[in-house]
Amino acid sequence: MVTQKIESILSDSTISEELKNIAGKVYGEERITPSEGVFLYEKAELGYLGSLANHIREKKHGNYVYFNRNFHIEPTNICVFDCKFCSYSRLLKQTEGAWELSEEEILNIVRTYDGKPVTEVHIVGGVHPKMGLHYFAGLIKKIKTIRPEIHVKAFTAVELEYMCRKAKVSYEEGLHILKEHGQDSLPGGGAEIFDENIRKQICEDKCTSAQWLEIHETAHKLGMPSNATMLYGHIEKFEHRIDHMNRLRDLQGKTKGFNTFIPLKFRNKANQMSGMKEVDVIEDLRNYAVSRIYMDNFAHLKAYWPMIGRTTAQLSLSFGVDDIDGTIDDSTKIYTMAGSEEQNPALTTQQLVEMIQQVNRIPVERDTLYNVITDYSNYDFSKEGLLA
Ligand code: V47
Ligand code: SF4
Repeated sequence: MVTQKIESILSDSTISEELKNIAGKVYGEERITPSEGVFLYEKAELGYLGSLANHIREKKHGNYVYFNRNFHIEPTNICVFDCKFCSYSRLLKQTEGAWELSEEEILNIVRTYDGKPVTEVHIVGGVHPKMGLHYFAGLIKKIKTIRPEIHVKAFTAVELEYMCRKAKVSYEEGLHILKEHGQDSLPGGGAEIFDENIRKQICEDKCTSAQWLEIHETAHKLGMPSNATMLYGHIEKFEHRIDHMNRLRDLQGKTKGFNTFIPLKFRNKANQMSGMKEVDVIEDLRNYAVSRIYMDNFAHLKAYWPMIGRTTAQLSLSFGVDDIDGTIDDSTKIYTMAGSEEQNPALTTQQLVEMIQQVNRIPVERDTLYNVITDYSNYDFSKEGLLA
């Protein structure tokens, strides 16, 4: 997709002075303010936002699009919390639709990847009152015994806050124990929207915004990088999205520990907020673009394809996104249960590569920390039989 070059915006007489000023800042690599961020959401049209976001994305990453080979483990969907947007969790007393994997079942999932070139396992789930810090530390150690080189990205700040509280340890002690047992990084979930008033309405009983930020700051201090998400398209206003991103941008300025920012679109199937309409694809693309423009100190912006579907993921690559997560291998249920387009999210590496090439970008397989594993610029497919 071709968006207008940012230089032509600067000299376009039909574009307002305010929008030209913001384009000038982006061109000069100057940070935009919170009120400019809200202004972009309110006033800027899709083409303009795409031009700015694509300019930044190509300056940072050229034509590259990153993906990895990963699978998810969701140990349980039983959860002590009651987030209004969640379609996935079940309370301890509910049996229908609930699951709880035994340790052996989890380790067997890891064993099914023997000989397959996956580099990351992503472990998140409901907050089960009986699965605590020491259980999970032991589990990670066993996973690393089976698969020593795999990167373990595990537990949202919500899970970690509960584990540490129950084990009566500080966040620093808890994270240190998990790290010693083999946990490498943290995923970005549980952030939702940091504004305290919105949070109270959609997920009152789980970790606070301050706790989420403190846990990630502590992880970064211990040398465990992390991701950050934002759940958008529900009751929040544009100012709340900017406030959310601003708190993350400030923390990143302090620690430099975030790898990637992942906006997550609210899906409305089978949850307590099902009465709300979902936002449309235009809003998804506008949101990716504003995120890319605002989050100047985040290296990467990820579109999580199992949630938005393959086509929107492809489009997002012209609106600031440089990463589309991984092969997934049909191993997550969070979005399937919330009504996403992808009912069995799994792509072979070859399919991911072709999806990226179809929009004239260069696929790059990365590891969790964005080290390049394979650059597909001049890749000779005929030499390999392993593109499964
Ligand atoms: O925190 C739950 C979201 C998140 C719904 O770090 C929903 O690489 C939309 O964080 N509609 C968990 N979203 C998943 C997550 C994640 C996913 C992929 C990659 C990474 C990463 C992290 O899922 C929750 C919540 O924000 N979520 N229900 C729903 N109905
Ligand atoms: Fe539990 Fe997470 Fe669902 Fe909230 S989003 S109810 S913490 S599983």
